[in-house]
Amino acid sequence: MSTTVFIGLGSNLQDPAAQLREALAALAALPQTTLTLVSSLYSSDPLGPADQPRYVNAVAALDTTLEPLDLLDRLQQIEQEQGRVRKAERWGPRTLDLDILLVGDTAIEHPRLKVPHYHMHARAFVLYPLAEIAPHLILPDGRSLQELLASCPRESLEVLAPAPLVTR
Ligand code: PH2
Ligand code: MG
Ligand code: MG
Repeated sequence: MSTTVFIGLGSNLQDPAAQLREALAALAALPQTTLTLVSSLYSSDPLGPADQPRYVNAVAALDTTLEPLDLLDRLQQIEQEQGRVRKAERWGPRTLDLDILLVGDTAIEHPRLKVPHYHMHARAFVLYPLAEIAPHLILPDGRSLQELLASCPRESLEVLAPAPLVTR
């Protein structure tokens, strides 16, 4: 049985929109996985340290039979392949960030993986792209995405480009 997984993509270094397109192609090429939906690309001011470029963000939906920790390993491998350098600075700049936001309607509490992704409930750069591809979503705790959006101002979030075409 496959599970629908939502992935948050983000980049603010080395042509962020191109980083996201490359990452989407890598997601589409994962084994046991179909990339089903991709939001528009959005740009927003950085959350965290202000002395870094604006981010480009998107959300994608996958249908997969990969186990969540196996998927996490593969996402981290894609981040590495696209030049991600892990630094001590929290919320610092990065070429590519791939976050597992939701895995079906389950919650996961594991030392390596917490689902729903922490803070996603209040981040415009996650909620608005997510709503574009899954407007009727209900989170594992019973809250609706629409309810979360109602208390999450868009602030600096802008649509940058339409949903990229991903060829498999
Ligand atoms: N990711 C961060 C830190 N700050 N700001 C925006 N706008 N978008 C992000 O994806 C983002 C951020 C660390 O994951
Ligand atoms: Mg992140
Ligand atoms: Mg991350």
